[in-house]
Amino acid sequence: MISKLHYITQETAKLTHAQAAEAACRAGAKWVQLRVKNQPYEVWKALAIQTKSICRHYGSTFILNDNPALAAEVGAAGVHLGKLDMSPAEARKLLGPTKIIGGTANTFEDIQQLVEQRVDYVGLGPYRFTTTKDNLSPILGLQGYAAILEQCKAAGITTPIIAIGGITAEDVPLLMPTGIHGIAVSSAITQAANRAAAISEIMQNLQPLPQHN
Ligand code: TZP
Ligand code: MG
Repeated sequence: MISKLHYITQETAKLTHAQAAEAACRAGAKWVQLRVKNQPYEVWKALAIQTKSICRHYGSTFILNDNPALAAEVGAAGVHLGKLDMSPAEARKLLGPTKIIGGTANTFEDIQQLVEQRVDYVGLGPYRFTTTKDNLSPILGLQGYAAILEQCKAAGITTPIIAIGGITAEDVPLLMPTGIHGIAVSSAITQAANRAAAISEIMQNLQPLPQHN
């Protein structure tokens, strides 16, 4: 089961990636993607081992960004692959049938390619500008999501689509009706004054509205 809220780690002046993961798990995050960039392999591996143990403690799913071999080595639940990483099909051979494999998409065509390779979920973005990621692809905005999710529906694509990029709790009620499965968030949780309150507001907004007859 793919979570509706993916927490993406970020390093801050006060927190390492692993400490950010800890803080998010303590605040209620049940899915953590360790997103380490530009670090020596040994540092990355050490952070992966720490984050895995934190996630195990809190009963959270631990996903590693970018590196299927390291994901296998540390026993992550899965891997998130960008367009320049190993292909999902190759990663599947390495990781076997039970691990979670997610992939990044910026367009409907990207989604089609990922779905053909049987990813477990797609991260679609960016929703809006964010400083968390360098070399950001063109902003999709609400209209972009609506159009792409409409294409997915017409093509019979049922793979969970996770929106990403500068998303806050207030965006969720607008994004959910486009047909996304959930959202991936870094800053709105890491930098929240009250992370537990931020997560609880997001989670509430992710729930479908009650149906009135
Ligand atoms: N990919 C597209 S936007 C983004 C990634 C990893 C950053 C998400 O972080 P934030 O802080 O929620 O914008
Ligand atoms: Mg990547």
